[in-house]
Amino acid sequence: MAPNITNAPTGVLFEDDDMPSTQGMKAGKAMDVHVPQACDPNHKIRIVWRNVAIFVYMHLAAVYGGYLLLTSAMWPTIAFAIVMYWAGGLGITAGAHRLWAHKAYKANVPLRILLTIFNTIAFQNHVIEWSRDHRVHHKYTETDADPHNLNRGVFFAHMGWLLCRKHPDVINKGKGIDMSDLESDPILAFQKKYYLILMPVICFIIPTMIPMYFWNETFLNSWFVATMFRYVFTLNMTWLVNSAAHKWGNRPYDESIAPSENLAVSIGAMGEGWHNYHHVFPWDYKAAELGNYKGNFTTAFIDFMARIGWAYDLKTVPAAMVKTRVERTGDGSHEVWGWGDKDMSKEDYNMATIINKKSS
Ligand code: ST9
Ligand code: ZN
Ligand code: ZN
Repeated sequence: MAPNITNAPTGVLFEDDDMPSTQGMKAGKAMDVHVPQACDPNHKIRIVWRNVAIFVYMHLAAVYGGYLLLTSAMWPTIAFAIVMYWAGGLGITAGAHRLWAHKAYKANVPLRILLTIFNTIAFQNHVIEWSRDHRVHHKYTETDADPHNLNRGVFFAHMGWLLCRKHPDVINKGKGIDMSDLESDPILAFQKKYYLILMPVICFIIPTMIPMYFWNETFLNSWFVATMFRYVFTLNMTWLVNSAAHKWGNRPYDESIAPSENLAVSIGAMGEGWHNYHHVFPWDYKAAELGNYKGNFTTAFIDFMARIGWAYDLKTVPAAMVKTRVERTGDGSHEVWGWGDKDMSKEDYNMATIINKKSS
């Protein structure tokens, strides 16, 4: 079982949830290398056929949208679809994920309003529902209480979990998660209350109308490219974090858990594929160890917001704390810290040139 899993009722994922005195930093070497856990053999899958029909339509529409994108869409429509993917993506990564689910930083009212609008563009359920499922995912990763439990298969973790009723453990354990911080936020309460009006308007209607109104794009190109292709693409980039980045990649920070470091996912998911690190330190606003922006567009956005004073109280992990964890529980794939690192190969030791040697 992963070290961050407990059976006790849970609180909010506050930044100190992962401090040395609590989970994940217990003395001694980590548990076993990640092995899939058995799932509840008595659980009967109840497929929600309405969702299956909607998802099949959406994906066919997105494939057609991809074809139109390459063959007939106007350049401003393509540029607009990309901007909407960035905006919706940030509404998930900088908003629902790092700000609200993990409280990795704080944001002033204008930024919270902006991120709520961005979040609604992405239609991945309202922030309170998204964050509740995500907190349950972190607390009970790869168990039946994990909404997208990888041990039920890569397809289930990717999108299958949205096509059937939830395992009772998800709902029961989820009830123990404290959501009072988000429920008491008036902006999020507003989004939740009016979601069934806001979501269709902001995710589907306005993005379809803008290209038609401002640069005379056809309805077909607007609907299938700017709306369906963009929406389904953003969904799949998000879902890859639950499937691919829980399955493929190195585990330099903790080899006993499934989440992995996955560069390809990081690029598509705006910096959210550094998932082994993220599950070990979920309260780091960078959701990654390294500070560069190459595979982490979201960190660049939050840093910019911090520079103009809209984001503040950014939490991050000191290098020494990362180092200790890597040495204790990592799989050895972390880059070496320097001369003498336990992961430095014998070959490197022997082949290195040492100049100006002190004569003994
Ligand atoms: C979508 C979400 O796509 C994607 C999330 C991905 C997360 C990724 C995280 C990775 C890290 C971040 C990376 C970001 C990268 C972004 C990159 C961007 C470029 N605890 O739900 P119901 C209660 S959404 C406590 O109906 P069923 C619930 O309150 C896509 N309670 O369960 C309710 O109670 P009450 C669009 C819980 O019937 C009752 O249980 N949306 C919990 O099993 C029933 O709830 C859709 O497609 C919990 N965890 O149905 C909608 N959960 O009645 C799809 C539930 O009292 N969803 N409860 O109110 C559905 O249709 C249904 O939820 C269902 C399950 C069929 C899946
Ligand atoms: Zn995860
Ligand atoms: Zn997370």
